[in-house]
Amino acid sequence: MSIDRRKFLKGAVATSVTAMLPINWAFAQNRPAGMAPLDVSAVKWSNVDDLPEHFKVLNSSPLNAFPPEHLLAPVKTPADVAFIRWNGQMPDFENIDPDTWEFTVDGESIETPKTYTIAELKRKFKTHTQQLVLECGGNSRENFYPNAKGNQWSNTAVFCAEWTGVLVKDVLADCGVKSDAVYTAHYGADKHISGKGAAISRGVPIEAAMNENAMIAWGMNGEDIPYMHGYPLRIVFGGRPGSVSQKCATGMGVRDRVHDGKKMEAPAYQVPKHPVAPGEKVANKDFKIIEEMIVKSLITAPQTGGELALGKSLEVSGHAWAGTRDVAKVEVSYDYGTTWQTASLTKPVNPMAWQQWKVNLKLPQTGYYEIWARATDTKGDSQPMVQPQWNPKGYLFNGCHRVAVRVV
Ligand SMILES: Nc1nc2c(c(=O)[nH]1)N[C@H]1C(S)=C(S)[C@@H](COP(=O)(O)O)O[C@H]1N2
Ligand SMILES: [Mo]
Repeated sequence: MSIDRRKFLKGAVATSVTAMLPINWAFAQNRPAGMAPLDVSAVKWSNVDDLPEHFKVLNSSPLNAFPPEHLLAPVKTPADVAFIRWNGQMPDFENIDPDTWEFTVDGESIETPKTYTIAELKRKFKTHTQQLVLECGGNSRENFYPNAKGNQWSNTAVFCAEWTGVLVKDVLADCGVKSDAVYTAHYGADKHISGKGAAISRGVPIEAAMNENAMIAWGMNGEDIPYMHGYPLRIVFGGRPGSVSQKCATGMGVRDRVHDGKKMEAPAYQVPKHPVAPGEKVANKDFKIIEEMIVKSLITAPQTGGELALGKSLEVSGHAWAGTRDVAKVEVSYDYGTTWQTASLTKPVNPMAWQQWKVNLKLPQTGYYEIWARATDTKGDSQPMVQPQWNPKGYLFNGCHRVAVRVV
């Protein structure tokens, strides 16, 4: 879509957005043409034209968009910053009624299939609130060489919001899980881009569903889950590829085999079983499912292009996370990895939340610098400096994040 058309549409939707604001936006009709409202609630963005300019839109159908790195600085990612990823058509958000929305638990390995309304989930089970990192399996794909096909995500197809809901394990226990259970199956309301069949239906090994960090959530950052992030109910798994965190979730199955839903089949969300050379072709039978994300860090300050005066110290800060593990250490280098300085690092507020780090650097002379960050997890795995194992679909890129600054 041309810029002009986007701007025009933005002006046009702003009117309907006004109607959705919780408060009256006085004199909205008098604002200069094309001016986007600043106080719009991200909860009701329903298409690409509602997104603020800070998003880079990779596709509008399906909609895929990501923010600049520095906007991910807050510990809890605000809803108007979190990346947006749809595999197919978006649900008909306006016609979703949270009072009649149902979530069904079924599958070969469930003893008693049951259907719950959101009100029933709230009433029957204990409510939990926790921060969980949600990272697309293809985050940072643009960094692979040779380039891997797929959405060219920069480093921001990741966010850590605070989710409120019930635990998957409590709901599954209410229905009874048979001893032959192998895998979960996640179902949502959105359709494939063709309009036929599901857009995506993935799952996790049953053990992964039985821990404290697997949720069925109705709240994000203390509000309703925004349309773009899965209103009115979302399955959320910390530490695993974002694709298992089903938005607009209508149910969960417990299967007696590895789930065979849409995008479970190779090569979607899978990597080669054995190391391959960059660019090598891999047969579908030689892929395995990505179950967990891996150690990674993001520099949210300074931004690339920043300048500082010689003699001033430079505070470098960001987040680090490690799939289902904790991060044990973050180091920063300004000399291409020749020397590293250890950053201070917070503990996660709960498992599978990201951790914050910072360090003050004295850059020794004027000129151009690259700042690199490298996290190490509690099992000793750390980030490669060049690139991780290349794979045909470009998943799991966790090479060191780099930003560039100049000392003048
Ligand atoms: N219903 C539904 N859920 C979905 C998807 C989707 O297309 N439809 N995409 C998945 C993928 S691949 C990712 S990375 C995350 C993205 O979540 P976000 O849009 O809230 O960032 O949602 C997952 N859940
Ligand atoms: Mo994803």
